[in-house]
Amino acid sequence: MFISFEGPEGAGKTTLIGALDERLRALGRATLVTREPGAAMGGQIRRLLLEGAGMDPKTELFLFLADRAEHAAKVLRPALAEGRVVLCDRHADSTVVYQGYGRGLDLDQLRRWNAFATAGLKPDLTVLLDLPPEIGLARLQSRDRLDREPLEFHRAVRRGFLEEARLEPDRWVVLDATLPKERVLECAWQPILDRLPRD
Ligand code: Z5A
Repeated sequence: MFISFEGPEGAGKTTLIGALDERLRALGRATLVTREPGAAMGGQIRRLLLEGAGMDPKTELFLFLADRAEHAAKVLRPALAEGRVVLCDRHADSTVVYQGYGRGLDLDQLRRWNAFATAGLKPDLTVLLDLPPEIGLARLQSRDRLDREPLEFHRAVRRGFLEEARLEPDRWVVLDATLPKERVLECAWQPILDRLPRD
């Protein structure tokens, strides 16, 4: 089962994934915790994207897609073939939202590029941690290149995530990420249990 976690920065994805991983392993499930960008190519593409200087939006797009293509082929597909529950911190929806709603690239073209990069792999469930960007950004200890975009960019990102969730309600679960961590965990757990394949 492939579960992706999406949301604005500082939404609590890493925190939630860690807690869900513990619960799943306590049930005896084999898991894989991974993320985009960064789990492929020794993190080199991640460093270019987040620590590098500004770049053309198309350059940024193709770096995210290159990272995803490698991740899908070398990490995600093998883990899913082993029957693992894959918990992935950001995936293709981040491209549609950040490079589309945020940077203004064409949404349908981004969907096609995503399908090409993943060879059609899609999450079974996507958990959106929704919160106002002001709250998420205030939670961060340090800011990378994308975090430093103006607030209007982050507002467009939030609207984009909510719109994508509205378009595909069977795949997305939207949670209020301003709730305390324990409450967010409880809200995420039931939809996962409901979809977990039997052993
Ligand atoms: N990006 C893109 O543009 N296109 C793409 O295709 C992809 C990504 C895949 C990756 O950043 C950047 O790349 C991201 C999107 C873009 N850019 N921006 N801006 P990243 O992977 O380095 O970071 P992130 O994904 O944005 O999130 P994060 O900073 O790692 O935050 P998080 O994982 O969602 O949150 P956290 O680390 O779990 O929690 C942050 C703090 O809040 C921490 O102190 C927690 O203890 C606290 N926290 C967590 N939950 C709560 C609750 N419920 N209440 C209060 N405090 C909480």
